Amino acid sequence: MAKMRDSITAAFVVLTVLAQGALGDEGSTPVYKDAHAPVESRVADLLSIMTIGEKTSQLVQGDLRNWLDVDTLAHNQTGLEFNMEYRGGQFYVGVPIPWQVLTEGIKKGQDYLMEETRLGIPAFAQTEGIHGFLIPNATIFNSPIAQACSFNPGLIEKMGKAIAQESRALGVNQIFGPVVDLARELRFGRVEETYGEDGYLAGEMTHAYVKGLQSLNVTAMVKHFAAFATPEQGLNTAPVHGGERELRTTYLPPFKRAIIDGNAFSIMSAYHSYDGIPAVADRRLLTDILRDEWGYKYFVSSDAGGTDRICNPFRMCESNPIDSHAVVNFALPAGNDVEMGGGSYNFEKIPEMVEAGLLSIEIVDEAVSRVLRAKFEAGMFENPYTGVSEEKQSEYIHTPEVVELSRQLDAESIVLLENHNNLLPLKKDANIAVIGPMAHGFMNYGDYVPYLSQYRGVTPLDGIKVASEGTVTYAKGCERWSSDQSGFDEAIAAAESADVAVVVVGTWSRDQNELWAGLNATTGEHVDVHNLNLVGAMPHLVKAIIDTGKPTVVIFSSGKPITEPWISEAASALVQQFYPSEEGGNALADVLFGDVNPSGRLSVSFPYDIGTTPIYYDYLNSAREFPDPGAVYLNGTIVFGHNYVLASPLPLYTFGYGLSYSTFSYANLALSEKTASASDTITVTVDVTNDSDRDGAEVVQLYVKDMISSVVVPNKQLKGFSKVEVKAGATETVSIELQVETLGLWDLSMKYVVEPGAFTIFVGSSSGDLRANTTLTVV
Ligand SMILES: *[C@@H]1O[C@H](CO)[C@@H](O)[C@H](O)[C@H]1NC(C)=O
Ligand SMILES: *[C@@H]1O[C@H](CO)[C@@H](O)[C@H](O)[C@H]1NC(C)=O
Ligand SMILES: *[C@@H]1O[C@H](CO)[C@@H](O)[C@H](O)[C@H]1NC(C)=O
Ligand SMILES: *[C@@H]1O[C@H](CO)[C@@H](O)[C@H](O)[C@H]1NC(C)=O
Ligand SMILES: *[C@@H]1O[C@H](CO)[C@@H](O)[C@H](O)[C@H]1NC(C)=O
Ligand SMILES: *[C@@H]1O[C@H](CO)[C@@H](O)[C@H](O)[C@H]1NC(C)=O
Ligand SMILES: CC(=O)N[C@H]1CO[C@H](CO)[C@@H](O)[C@@H]1O
Repeated sequence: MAKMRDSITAAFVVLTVLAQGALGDEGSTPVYKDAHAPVESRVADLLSIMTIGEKTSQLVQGDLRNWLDVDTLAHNQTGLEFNMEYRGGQFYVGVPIPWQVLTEGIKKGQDYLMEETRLGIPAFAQTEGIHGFLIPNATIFNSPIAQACSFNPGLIEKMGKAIAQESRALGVNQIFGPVVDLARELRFGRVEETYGEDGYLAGEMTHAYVKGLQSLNVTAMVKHFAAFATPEQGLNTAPVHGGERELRTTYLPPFKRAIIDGNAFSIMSAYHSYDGIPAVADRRLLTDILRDEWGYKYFVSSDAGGTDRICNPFRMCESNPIDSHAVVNFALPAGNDVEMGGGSYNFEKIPEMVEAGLLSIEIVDEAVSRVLRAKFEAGMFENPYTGVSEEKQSEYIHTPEVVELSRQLDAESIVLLENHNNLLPLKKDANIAVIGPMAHGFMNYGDYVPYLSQYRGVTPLDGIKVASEGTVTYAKGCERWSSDQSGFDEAIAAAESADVAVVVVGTWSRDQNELWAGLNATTGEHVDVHNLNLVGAMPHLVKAIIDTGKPTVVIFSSGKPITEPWISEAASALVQQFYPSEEGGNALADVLFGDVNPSGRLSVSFPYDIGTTPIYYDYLNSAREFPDPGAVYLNGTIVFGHNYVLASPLPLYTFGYGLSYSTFSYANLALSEKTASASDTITVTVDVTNDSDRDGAEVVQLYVKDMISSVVVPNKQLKGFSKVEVKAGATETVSIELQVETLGLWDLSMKYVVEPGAFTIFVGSSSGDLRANTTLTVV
């Protein structure tokens, strides 16, 4: 007891000294304001002088709209003061207003914090940006599901940097992205926001995004931690089922890559529950794994309204009125440090809870120190407001270089699925009938674009017109949301008088305002589907055009796989363009006319039918053991199988698949070492030859199969890839590094081990087209 009192007294003395040091004498700089002091000293110094109110304010999200009326553009000083007193750690700025209005609002906020508050702690100015900074007229990149098909992390890093350049110019210093969720439940509306079904690919891509973004001191908020995108029934925010082994084997590796290797400054927890525990209150995930195992030092924020869900719908506390104390005690000690808006602002009760002995100050201090650490590391105290003057904004936002980058990334993301009789590439002087509701009239963007973006960008018709030297006609054929076929005659006539028809159909989404306003869409946040077929008149339109006998190129413009497998056979060519960039039509034309040789590979497998899902390639050993497919053919013939009776459990197109206008052959697969230990890195080399008369790029994919394991593991897993340009007729030797420690599994006692024995190393052109293999023996 006496000892304890001594240490309390000692702590008090230290605090007092620190406090004096921090506040300083007139003219001296407190430690926390010294850019050269170690970050940990700055954190401790600042924390030591903060009141409980100031601490709490760091843990609650504010909103620009508290001091800026976005309709009248009036400034509200009372609102500004209120926001910064209670919700001053970060404020949301994702509103569709002119650049100058946004940046002035942000500047007022940061200036007030730096100049008018006692401590001068800058805030995170936050918005969305998973495929472009969410402000009108900023550059729109293609959706992540598309970007992943590029298999080009270098371009993703450039995109991240470009998003940072645009955000910074208006004073935004935090972006809610990248999305590290996996597309393993295709009914889910947010499939388009993911980097596909595979953890290795998603990890490489999101790691590159974080690196690019944070290279300009715009901080990433990696989301949605973790295993969010596999909800029951595919319904948004529904429970996710799985155990810890599945979590660690499948879902966590890409997060670790983005968060730890990428040094991401923040994380967003997710809305769902996993194995019965809400992600926002999952101590095992947010503390034991994230902090204790991975050593993560920065903060976790809830998603909008995510904390309230603990009471309703999870029903772990009273919701009417909401039991805010319970919410805080579930979320904060578990490791969810910051509460986003959109709910009841439960975290504002922290001071009264500490006062009443319901919450320990150590837990609050830990959370605050994580927020402050991120702010110091990101240089925010030295540079709280990064906006540029109005005249200079266009030198940073939507520059020709960045727009060109969006086109390049988009073109590299397009996947050629079928090319019967080498119909593609098209001749420049061909007469083309462009048909379909996704071909023109609006941009078929994915979700997370600014309000009314659909009216800005290059449509497929625009792009084809610019590139073509022939006659280009257009007929919509039908509306995307309708079964009405009255436009078919015009479309058929257009096809009949052309050399070739290009029919663009697919799914559609909306900007966030229109989505939440409830306008029709078939993908996007809270827009989940029960099957993956084309809607309404669209499949009939495709059939009608193919039936004209004209060569028909079908373009799927979509946010997820489409299941109309007959089109693969019936169309002359089939191209997958997942939701495009603002340069989408140009990128598509680049590929159709062969200015760009397609090098996109599927980031997600295509099933024949929704009833055969999940369809990801890295299924556990013992899955799909006895495929015995049946079928119902278009001509009415029925063929009975057993697995399944009238469909196939195998994918129509598997992960990693995609054609090129070139063909590539593989030879001379070799390992730098045939025997290695867990701490070794080996080099896998293979010669890739372009056997065609066109320059092209091949995505060489490295898969590994653990031949004997102590628990059931994936049948194979992607562990490396390399996109390599090969000149016509040339051979390139491709080298891929393989860290043997990545070949481990989570054993019976949930320990990560690399088990000795044989691993087959495959290289190939897709997960289903493995061209060569060899054995690595781990000792
Ligand atoms: C200004 O903000 C205060 C505090 O949030 C609010 O009560 C008041 O209604 C706002 N005034 C206007 C004109 O919006
Ligand atoms: C976007 O750009 C268009 C065309 O330059 C302009 O008319 C519009 O006002 C801009 N929108 C915003 C919100 O700045
Ligand atoms: C980012 O912040 C660090 C730390 O303050 C600083 O050294 C660096 O120059 C900043 N980088 C940019 C691009 O502003
Ligand atoms: C779908 O939404 C559009 C507005 O974008 C509207 O014009 C159309 O009537 C809607 N169709 C249906 C069937 O709801
Ligand atoms: C129907 O189509 C299938 C698949 O193309 C074919 O095998 C079968 O012979 C056709 N049956 C008839 C009666 O044409
Ligand atoms: C490796 O390739 C050989 C030759 O193509 C093949 O017979 C063998 O089954 C492959 N190994 C595995 C594990 O698939
Ligand atoms: C144009 C050209 O160089 N084509 C070559 C592509 O590669 C194959 C196989 O190496 C050669 O036979 C072709 O001559």
